[in-house]
Amino acid sequence: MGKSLAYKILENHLIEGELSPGGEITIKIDQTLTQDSTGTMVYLQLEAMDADFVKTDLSVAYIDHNTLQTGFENADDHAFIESVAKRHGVLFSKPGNGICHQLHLENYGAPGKTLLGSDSHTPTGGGIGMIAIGAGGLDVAVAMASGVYRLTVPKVVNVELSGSLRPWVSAKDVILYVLKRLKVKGGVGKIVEYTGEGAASLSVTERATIANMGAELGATTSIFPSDENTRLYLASQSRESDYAPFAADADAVYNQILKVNLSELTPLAAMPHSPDNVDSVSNIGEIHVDQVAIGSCTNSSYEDLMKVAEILKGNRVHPDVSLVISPGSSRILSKLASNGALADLIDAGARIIENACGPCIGMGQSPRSGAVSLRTFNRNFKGRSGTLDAGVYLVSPETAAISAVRGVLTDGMKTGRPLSAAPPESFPPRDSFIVYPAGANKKNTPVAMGPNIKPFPRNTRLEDEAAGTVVLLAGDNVTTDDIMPSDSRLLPYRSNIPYLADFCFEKTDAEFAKKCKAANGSVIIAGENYGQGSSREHAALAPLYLGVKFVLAKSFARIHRSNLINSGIIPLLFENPADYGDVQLGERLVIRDAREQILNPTVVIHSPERENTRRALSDLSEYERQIILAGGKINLMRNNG
Ligand code: MIC
Ligand code: SF4
Repeated sequence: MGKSLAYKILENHLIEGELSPGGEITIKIDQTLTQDSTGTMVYLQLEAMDADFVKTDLSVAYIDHNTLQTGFENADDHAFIESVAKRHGVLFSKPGNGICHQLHLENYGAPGKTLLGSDSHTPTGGGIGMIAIGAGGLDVAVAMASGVYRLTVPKVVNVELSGSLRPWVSAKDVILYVLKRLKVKGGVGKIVEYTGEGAASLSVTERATIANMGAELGATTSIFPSDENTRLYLASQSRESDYAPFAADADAVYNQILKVNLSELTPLAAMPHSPDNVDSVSNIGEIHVDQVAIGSCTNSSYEDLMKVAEILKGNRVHPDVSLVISPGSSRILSKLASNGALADLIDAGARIIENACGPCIGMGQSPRSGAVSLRTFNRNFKGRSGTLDAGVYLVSPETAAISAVRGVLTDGMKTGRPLSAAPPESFPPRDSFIVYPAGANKKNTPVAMGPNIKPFPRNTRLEDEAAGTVVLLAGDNVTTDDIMPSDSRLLPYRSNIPYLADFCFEKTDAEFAKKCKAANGSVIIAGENYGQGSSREHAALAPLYLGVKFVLAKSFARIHRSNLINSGIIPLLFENPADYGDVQLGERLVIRDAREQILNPTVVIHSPERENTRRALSDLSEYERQIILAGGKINLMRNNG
């Protein structure tokens, strides 16, 4: 029986367990990446583990999210990360170098390798034929300290691509189409593997765009074969020696198949406020546009920006539109500067901002009240832009650029304008933004600890009774942006959970933190896909700090579920879906004999006031049960010496 590419790479890295869907395996991790907004927790945890030099082949600490430095907090975080990186043999990428996923693809990603990153868009690396997985910070810290990662074996969905993209239709439209078909929880527990002549026709950066937004499907990761286009990309980055061909067997067996003919796709847009709320640009119509933002780890490649430059050249940005462009990396910006494309962008009226996440995570460039903002990013959750009543549409760079010129959402195909592909480029090796840990070690490098960096909260072992008051009744697809909002106001406090906790669920219920503090233990009730989106552990650590004992939901998103478990908060599933609508706000829920019950697949939850009981599924692996009993992963590791 033929194997998928995903399973081949997992098999090459298998340390323990059986490679069959639903089972638990331990794999070797070749590379890790962290970014700064999750990285401060990662490095606090690495220090707490008393780890020495990393056990991976390569670990990189990028600074790309919190780069505004409006106060000392960001700069202190950067200094902290740099110092701990040195102590553990981790490469440090300085602010200004670019966005972690773009940089990793350019400089370090390699076919057939495994990568674990403390950011949900780590699967961008799937564009180069590697198994690249996003995880919570603690799991990444453990991978750095031990060189391994434990995961539930995903199923594999095959997206078979035929045909080729027409001008004005781009990789972004491919993934928007897949999102329209599979929806935001369609990839949970799955790896999305792209094959076919259509996949072969795409460049590595196009593949990376598609793999990047596989995170929006909730997928564990996405992967493309490594082929001639991969070799060409690596050669263009002066790294041809990292090339190796990888593909699925011709008779590979998949758990699900989706066929997409690239030749039939048209420009698409994800409408407010979800990446799967997709329609064609021509159906949505020529709505007035206030802001256009081009960049993010999804669409800030050299190819993307060259297409934008071609569209803008000799044109001007519409008077009603603010166009901002954040290139993906310093190398890309430097190339645009030397080949004249940067001048084309600026002359047309584009605002060039730093090579960083920037507006994608609400670090500046919030649109005006009630604005329509077209963004080439990957998430358009309500309020993520920093403007609660703005409507964010996710589009391709081509659609964004032509719409910026015309002032209305525009289907470029209908303009009849020709559009050529970006000419191939080669990028000489350059590492002026990288600080190497060479010569450093734990003993001779002190930790630079600023006053805003507080210890992370730790749980205590599970008690015999786990009880809490229901403080929130949440719906489906709650995002970690809902749970622990992030923007220019809050990002500087990513290393200070006590401060951040007061803003937990701020946009859903401004009283949430107060209610938790008043209750003697709290419980959250939620619908499907609870905790989708960002990998931020803060969405588990802030509830932990506020005394949340368990979350009872219809289903969970993968990374957040792991983060809850790692924090010792029990993720439980309704056994009877009708109970979801029955639980009331303020109701006290009690799990008696919790230490005993957690060992079983179902748990009985008492409601003393209503004198009834409900059953929940605990759905935990043996290892996860041990973590919950210990009160979190760090405690378990400590107990086990
Ligand atoms: C995101 O795109 O939501 C982020 C910000 O990159 C997060 C990480 C974070 O919250 O720090 C992610 O994708 O994991
Ligand atoms: Fe940064 Fe946005 Fe990518 Fe997250 S999605 S890593 S915030 S650019």
